[in-house]
Parts: sequence; structure tokens; C-alpha cells
Amino acid sequence: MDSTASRLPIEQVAERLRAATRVTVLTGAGVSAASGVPTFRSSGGLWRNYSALQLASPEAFARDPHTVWEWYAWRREQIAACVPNAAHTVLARWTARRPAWRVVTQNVDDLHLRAGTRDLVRLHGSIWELRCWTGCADSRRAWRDERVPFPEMPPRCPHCGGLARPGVVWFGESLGEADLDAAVALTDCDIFITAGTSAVVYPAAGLVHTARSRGAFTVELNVESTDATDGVDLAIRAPAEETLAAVDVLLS
Ligand code: BV8
Repeated sequence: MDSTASRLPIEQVAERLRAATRVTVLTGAGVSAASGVPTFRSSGGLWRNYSALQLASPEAFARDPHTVWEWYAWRREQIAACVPNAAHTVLARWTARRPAWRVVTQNVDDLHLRAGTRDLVRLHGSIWELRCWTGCADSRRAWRDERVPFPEMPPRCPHCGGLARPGVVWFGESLGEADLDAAVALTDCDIFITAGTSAVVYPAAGLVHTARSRGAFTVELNVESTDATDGVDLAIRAPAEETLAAVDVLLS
């Protein structure tokens, strides 16, 4: 029997990581689940019977900014009570130890940043940042506001007094060009790990396939099978925080 096949999946991952120079990890809401952050598509992911798709769009915000802000304010309140879990702390340690090991996240909770992840690529922005909805000249960039709750709802732009919007990328909006370019560049790697994502949101969901087409060994860490499962080299059906912690022990 091939010795690789007889090894535990986490041993296979650890062995490949030891030999790897460039490692890229794409994370989704599942890596924050153990911290208590509601995911989008598991049962706890809904809010007042809305789906993310109905609220996370410029059209929804234009139609009803107050309800959209209530959803974000509720999520900010949830996330403010959460702390990074082992998935965040292991990945942060890896990026500190090996600069060519990078994290690309779809998450907007900033738990990777709070864990100390170096050079994080954030594809969908941050729930802790705001931008001017009217796009006034003085607020070309997002600003950070971590107040929970907001003193005024909906929050206003400090520059023009107009409506502020969450500093996230909504459905139907393009990702930041520099962020997407960085993520695509990081698909040129030895190992690409996709962790805690249902792999339905593009262009993020396409990254693992691009990495494999460029020769990366691809690994999926998820508690369920996803649209990406059949396309990866190794799928480990377990909580990402447990798998990453176990692999980290083998690397130590
Ligand atoms: C764009 C910010 C160009 C907001 C989010 C093809 C190409 C390009 C675009 C498209 C395309 N097809 C369709 C589109 C349009 C759209 C899209 O992908 N739609 C989907 C629904 C089909 N994409 C876009 O609009 C993107 N823009 O491409 O621009 C363009 C412009 C105009 C028109 C067309 C194209 C922008 C997408 C960004 C949307 N913004 N977030 C906010 O957060 O409020 S996406 C949102 O979903 C979050 O960022 C989240 O991260 C992301 C993905 O969800 P997941 O992270 O995967 O979370 P989910 O709950 O789904 O899954 C969690 C998984 O974890 C589950 O599998 C679960 O089993 C697992 N899990 C749970 N616990 C654990 C675990 N796994 C491991 N361990 C555990 N403990």
C-alpha cells in the first residue's frame, strides 16, 4: 500500500507543509463559527428570516438603509462579543513564522487581524469600517468605527453628514482590484487550503480551482461537503479549528 494513503489526512497535510515554501489559506465564515460568529448559510445564519443575499447589496441599502443597518448593527454586536479561536491563532502564528504562508479571507469580522495575522488579504472588507454612501470628495477611503451600538442610527459620514454605509463588498459590487489581484497572485503556491467556506460566492470560490490548475496541492477543511469538495486533492471533514490545531502540533 502507498505509504501516503495509509497516513492520517492531517499527517499528509503536515508532511506537505513541511516541504512547502508558499502556502495560501482561504477562509470563510466557518472558521469564525467556533468563536460564535453566525455563518451565512447554516441554520443560525439567518436574521429575521432575511437571507444575506436580500440584505447585502447596494439595491437593498438604497431601498431600505435602516433595515440593512439594523442587520449590520446586530452582527457587529454579535462579533464584538467574540474572540479569535484556534483556527485564527494557528494561522496568525504561521504567517508570523513564514512570510510566504499567507491568509486570504472572505470574512468581514476582522478576527484574523485581532489574532495578529500578518499581511492579511481581505476580499470583502470589514464590518468595522464604514464608507460614505454618497461618495463625498473628502471620504474617498473607508474609516474605522468600532462603537457598539452606534450613537446614531443609521450612522452618518463625518465629512459631509450624509448616509454612511458598511465598508464591505456587497453582492453585485466588484472586489477591490488590489485585493483580488493579491488573492489571484497567491494561487501560485505549493499548497492551497480552503477552510470554512461553502464555496458558493465568486470570485473567491474560484481561487482553489485556479490554484490547483497552477499546480498547488489543494486541501478543503469543512464540516460538510461543498461545491469545491470534488475538485480538491484532499478534503478533511472536521472543524477547521481542530484540524489546524492538530496539524500545527505535528509541525512543532
Ligand atoms: C463580483 C460581505 C463582479 C458582505 C460578502 C461569477 C463570477 C463573479 C461574480 C459572480 C459569479 N457568479 C455570481 C456572481 C455574483 C456574486 C456571487 O458570487 N453570488 C453567489 C451567491 C452566487 N458575487 C459577487 O457579487 C461578488 N462581486 O464578483 O463583482 C461582478 C459585479 C457585478 C455583477 C457580477 C459580478 C461580490 C461577492 C461578495 C459578497 N459579500 N460579504 C457581508 O458580509 O455582509 S459574501 C459573504 O459570503 C461573506 O463574505 C462570506 O464569507 C461569503 C461566503 O460565505 P462563506 O464564508 O462560505 O460562509 P457560509 O456560511 O456560506 O459557509 C460556511 C461554511 O463553513 C459552510 O460550508 C459550513 O459547513 C462550514 N463550517 C461551519 N463551521 C465550520 C465549518 N467549516 C470548518 N470548520 C467549522 N468549525
